[in-house]
This record gives sequence, C-alpha cells and structure tokens, in this order.
Amino acid sequence: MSQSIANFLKSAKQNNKSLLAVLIDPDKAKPSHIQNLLSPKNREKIDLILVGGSVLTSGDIESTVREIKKQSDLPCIIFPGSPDQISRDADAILLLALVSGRNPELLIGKHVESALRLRQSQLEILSTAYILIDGGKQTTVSYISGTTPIPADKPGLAAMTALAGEQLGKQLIYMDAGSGAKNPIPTQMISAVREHTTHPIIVGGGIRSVEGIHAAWNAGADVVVIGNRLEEDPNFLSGL
Ligand code: 1GP
Repeated sequence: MSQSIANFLKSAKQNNKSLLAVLIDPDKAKPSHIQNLLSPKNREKIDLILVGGSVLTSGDIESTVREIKKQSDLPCIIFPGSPDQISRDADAILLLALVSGRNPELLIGKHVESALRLRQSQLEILSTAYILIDGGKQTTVSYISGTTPIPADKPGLAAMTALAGEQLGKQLIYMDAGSGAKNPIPTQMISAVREHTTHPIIVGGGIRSVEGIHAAWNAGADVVVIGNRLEEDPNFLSGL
C-alpha cells in the first residue's frame, strides 16, 4: 500500500469510516485456514489484518505474514506478543506499551531489546498505548504480562490511562479485553476514552456478534478487532 498505515487510519477517521480488523494467530494459521478467513467475501468487509499472539507455541510470524501477503493485499500489521515477533514483510507493527500495567519490561524493557531489529526491519512503527480491560476471566495476555487489567466498571480510570498514553506521545490507543474474553469492553468505557482522546482507538477482545461490532463503533472505536469468532465461523461477517 502506498500511504502509510498511520495516514490510512487518520484519513478513515476524518471521513468517519469505521474499520474492521481481523486478528490472525500464527499458531492456528495453516494456509487453508488463512484462505477461509480471507475469502473474497470477507476481504470486502475487512480493512486491516493484525497478526501475532501473546505466546506462540508452534506457529511463526514470518511464514504467517508471507502467507497472508500471498492471499491478500490488505494492510498487515504485527500485533506482537514478544520482541521476536517481527517480520519485514508486514506493513507495520504496533509498538505496544502496556500502560494499564506496571510491569517495566512491557513499558520499556522489551522495547530496548527489539529496538535495533525493528530499525533494521524498516517496518512502519505505530506507537501504541495498550490498555487491558477486565473481560470477566483471566486471559492469556493478562497472565503472561503479569498485570492486572483495569476493572470494567471504571471508565474514568481507562480514560485517564488513555490520556496519559497520548501525553506520553503514543499515536494509537488499543483497548483490549484479551482474546477469548467472556465480556467485551463496555460501551460506556469506550465512550469515556473517546471523550478524552482524538487519537485512533482500537477495541477488541470477546466481541462475538455483529451487533457488538456496531456497538463498539458507535461508542467511538475507530477499529474493531475480531479474532476467535471469525475462526469459529468464517461466515460470521456476512451479517455485517
Ligand atoms: C485480542 O482483540 C483481539 O487482542 C481479539 O479478541 O479473539 O476475543 O476476538 P477475540
């Protein structure tokens, strides 16, 4: 794609266009599976592809990105669970600072480890304030990160955290209930964050219905991320 992902997000925002992202987990990403997720009908509805996982057991990021690129020309953004999840074939990477947590490794330590490799990759870097919200059960990301998510009934805390992220210079806000969350992020919380930042807001975790996608968009999300639900039913987006 010729324009940068940052500009793509900015112009979608200016044109009030809500975006849909699909999360592809390299552990589950056989070529046939990617083909199902990125069927021509789904590609009409999908604006962005995120790829990555909190922990990879069998999959690898390089071959997954290559396969995604073989099958579609949608923008492909790495959503890394660790510093080794870098592929120069992707279009960009979310450089996540886990600002809802107080784990220094995920605020600066891992970033130092990956700084040189990232520069060499020449990937577009999207500096992101990553905010975990309690989704009703412990998710892999909260367990692995050793951090406590923000309680779902504290919208003010989420808003202050997002604002602090913006003041620290982050370009994007990612509010995540974690993959497979029992409950999606409450719309009141998305709205509270929306009131405090003009930066693009990505929302994901536990969204399992088309109504849930619209609810998050209407509350102020610029990008909604769907992972598990589309894996279970590749036709899920037909109702969107
Ligand atoms: C997790 O937002 C993503 O970061 C996707 O979550 O798999 O629950 O849709 P789900």
